Amino acid sequence: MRAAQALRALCISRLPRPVSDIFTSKPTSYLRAPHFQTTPYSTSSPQQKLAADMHPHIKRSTAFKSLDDADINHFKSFLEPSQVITDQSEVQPYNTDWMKKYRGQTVVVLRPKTTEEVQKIVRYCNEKKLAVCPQGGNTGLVGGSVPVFDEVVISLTLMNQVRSLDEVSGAFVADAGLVLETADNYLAERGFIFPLDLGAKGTATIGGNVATNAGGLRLLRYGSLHGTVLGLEVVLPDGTLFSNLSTLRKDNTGYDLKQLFIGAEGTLGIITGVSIMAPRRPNAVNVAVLALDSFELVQESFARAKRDLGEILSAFEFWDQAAAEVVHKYVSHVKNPFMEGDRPAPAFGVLIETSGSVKEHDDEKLSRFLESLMEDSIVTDGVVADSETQAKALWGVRESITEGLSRAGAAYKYDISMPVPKLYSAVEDMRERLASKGFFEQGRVARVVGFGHLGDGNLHLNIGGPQYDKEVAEAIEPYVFQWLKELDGSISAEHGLGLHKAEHLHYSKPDRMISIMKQIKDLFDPNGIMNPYKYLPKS
Ligand code: FAD
Ligand code: 2HG
Ligand code: ZN
Repeated sequence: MRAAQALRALCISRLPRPVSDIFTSKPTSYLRAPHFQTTPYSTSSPQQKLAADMHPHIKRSTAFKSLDDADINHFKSFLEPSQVITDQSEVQPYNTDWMKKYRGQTVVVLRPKTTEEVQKIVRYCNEKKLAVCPQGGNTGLVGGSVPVFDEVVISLTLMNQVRSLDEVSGAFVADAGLVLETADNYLAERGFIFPLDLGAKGTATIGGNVATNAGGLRLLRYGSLHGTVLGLEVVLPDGTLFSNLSTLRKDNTGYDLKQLFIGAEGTLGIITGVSIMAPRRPNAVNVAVLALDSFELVQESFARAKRDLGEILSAFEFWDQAAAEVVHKYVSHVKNPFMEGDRPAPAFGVLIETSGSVKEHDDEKLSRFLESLMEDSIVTDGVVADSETQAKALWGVRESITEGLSRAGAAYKYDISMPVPKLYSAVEDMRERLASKGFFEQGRVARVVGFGHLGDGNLHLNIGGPQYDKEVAEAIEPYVFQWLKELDGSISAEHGLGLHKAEHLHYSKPDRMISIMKQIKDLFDPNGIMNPYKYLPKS
């Protein structure tokens, strides 16, 4: 029996009224949101400033050689012509990040197809002191995936093969340039699931995911990549191979070096292969979206979800009214069930997903849970997906927020971790601050938006305006980082540091830890060629 039919049947027999009647909004009008696909390589406008100009304190290191014809000829001696891109119109997309906020100046993009080719490229670059910028799907949100100056871009997207799947243990091994969604589809056909999911899955690569230690939508259930990655194959900055594509679940033999590359954002080496634990795909998945009046009620519903749904709770996402409005206005194919006609978005929306193996059991638990939320006036409205198509459409309401924000103009993005009770005060505080400076009245700030992975204590604070504006940026930073430091939060929950946050690392890490990080960087990459100017502060 399918999810919603079962749920309905249970509700009719066990509850005073069916779930679909408990709620006023109906899950009937969804269109299947076309699968969210980020534009792989956006084209920058001629007016777009160079990242180097936006960060004038960063100077191109004179230790690095400038690329010349001899270097290009060398690359062409072992790569096919199509793997060495020098035509500037073709190079440009690799210079521009997804947000169109950072623009680099590389003149060459190399597209290796094998680990050996990556080794040859990196060994040569290290000998010649040519700086490099590893790139996966280029969906990163902190300016780490594009060069700052003329670093050679090494794109992994042609390394995209599945290497193996152990259908007993679930150990999955693949090339780093495999697109996340392709990996998940491959696993789905065999009854497994990739333990990470995110809105950019149609373009982001699994190597990029590991390099950023991406968190995403399934972390609540499957945990962080630091737990699920079993082994890595990495080309080190001198061109040698760190060959550790282990499929073992347990291995206590020495320092767990692979952990250093998870979240290193391409500063310690180029990940060419990933071994990861793929769990069995749950066969009973339910998705509900709820409307709530306050952040306190959002927290109450989360506490109850953990208590009442227990082991079947697999995602708990939230967004505020401003986030819902931006999707409604700018992502027309996504339908918010609470905004039909002229209805305003509720103050908060929550998406709850359950995943389990016994459908009737999950349906009953969810029905009881939703009914108790309604009876105790915790939620004002809600919908439960009736089918897989509707479940995907409900997920679209949450996953499209980033797309909506980028269509609306410029967005200053902050990706913060805080204890859940204080999480939303970051949004309220920022709204007040920017209002007091008159930015809303002047039309320089259009919205302050809060959404994210509530189950992980991770808020995405976005400030949206018509274009990037230096004065607005200065009103936000370093204020927001200082604010987080005082409350013991993190300035980067899941997106990483990149160019954006390298110089702000001290707000989240003490000096001694930063100096150890620099020692590790020097140990692996004494010439500093790997993704320079990013991740670690200069000073
Ligand atoms: P890129 O953007 O190409 O690179 C990111 C960083 O990793 C760069 O520093 C790059 O140098 C390095 N890198 C890439 N590949 C390699 C490699 N093979 N070896 C070494 N270094 C490498 N992030 C989340 O954590 N959670 C989310 O929910 C989430 N949702 C998103 C939704 C949208 C719509 C968008 C646009 C982005 C989202 N992101 C999210 C951010 C982004 O998708 C992730 O950071 C993703 O993991 C980046 O993968 P990528 O292949 O695009 O890497
Ligand atoms: C998400 O959770 C992503 O949707 C993107 O991490 C967050 O756009 C953002 O700020
Ligand atoms: Zn996120």
